[in-house]
Amino acid sequence: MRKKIIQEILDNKSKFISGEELSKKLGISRTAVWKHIKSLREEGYNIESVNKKGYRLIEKPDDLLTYDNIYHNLHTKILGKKIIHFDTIDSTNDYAKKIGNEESEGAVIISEEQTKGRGRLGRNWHSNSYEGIWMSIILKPNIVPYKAPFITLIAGASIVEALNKLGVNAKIKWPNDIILNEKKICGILTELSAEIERINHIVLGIGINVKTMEFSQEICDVATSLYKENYIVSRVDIVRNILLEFESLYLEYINNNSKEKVLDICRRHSAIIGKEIYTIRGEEKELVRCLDINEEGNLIIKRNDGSIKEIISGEISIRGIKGYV
Ligand code: BT5
Repeated sequence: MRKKIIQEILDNKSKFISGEELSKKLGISRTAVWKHIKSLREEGYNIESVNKKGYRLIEKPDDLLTYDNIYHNLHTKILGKKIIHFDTIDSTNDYAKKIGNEESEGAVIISEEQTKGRGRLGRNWHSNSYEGIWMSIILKPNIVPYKAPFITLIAGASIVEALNKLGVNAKIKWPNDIILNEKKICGILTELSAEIERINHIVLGIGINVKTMEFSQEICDVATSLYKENYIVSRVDIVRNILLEFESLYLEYINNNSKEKVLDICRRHSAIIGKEIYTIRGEEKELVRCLDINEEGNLIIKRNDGSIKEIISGEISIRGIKGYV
């Protein structure tokens, strides 16, 4: 009932809706409507009530990443139909992996804070309270496991598309970083639970720095946030846009094996194609020129001796010649 009331009030945008209308529409008494409004106010919804006019929503407790805030206007078919929200958790990816087999596809786990956020290869991911989007999506594609790494590229493409549509000119540093003004605002961690021929589930972890103004010494040279770069964007809008963009590209991939749109976005918004970069594998560091991303989603580079090489995601790290890109 609570959700229906929020929906009605949100649908009405800046117009008033009377207590009587609400009680008729929802089939509850006016006193019950009033009680729900009271508890919504206690949660931070700023709802105005004017005699003879009714109720009007002035402000919702933006920007908590709760289901109530996100599901409204979320035009997806499978993604985000269930959102599990935490104030704090060790890692949303770890939680998603625990529940991955039981949950349905598209369930999203979001936390306002992570105490043990993870990057690739056991690296640490800084996830301060309320400053970013720390979320994991459970996926159950009916594809063979070797096709799973492409999902990282689909995620990168959808994040960049979502941010671009919100006016943020972000770029992709193949395979799993999103870059803004030469620094990292987002990292993607795709984890697979599979048998030889079959995927049990995939956990797609996405971390985006939104409001952080100061980063710890460890990462201040490489990290930035949307707010720090003067993009004041709502976290709720970002999540909604990403889920929508991701779903459409993901379904095209798993249903039709279509990669074209993703590759096109990854190439057009690449932070590294056409540039000299360092590839780093353990202690080995090599200066190469980045040429393209091929049809498989692998990186094509040219070495100093003129030979061309294909790099598969996960093999290496990449750094720019001057800084992070
Ligand atoms: C990544 O790893 O970039 C993947 C990050 C995925 C985080 C999400 S948040 C939700 C979900 N739950 C999790 O536990 N994880 C996922 P990698 O490419 O290995 O980059 C890690 C490196 O990025 C670190 O070694 C730092 O140098 C840097 N780093 C750490 N925290 C950062 C931050 N908040 N912003 C920018 N860079 C950061």
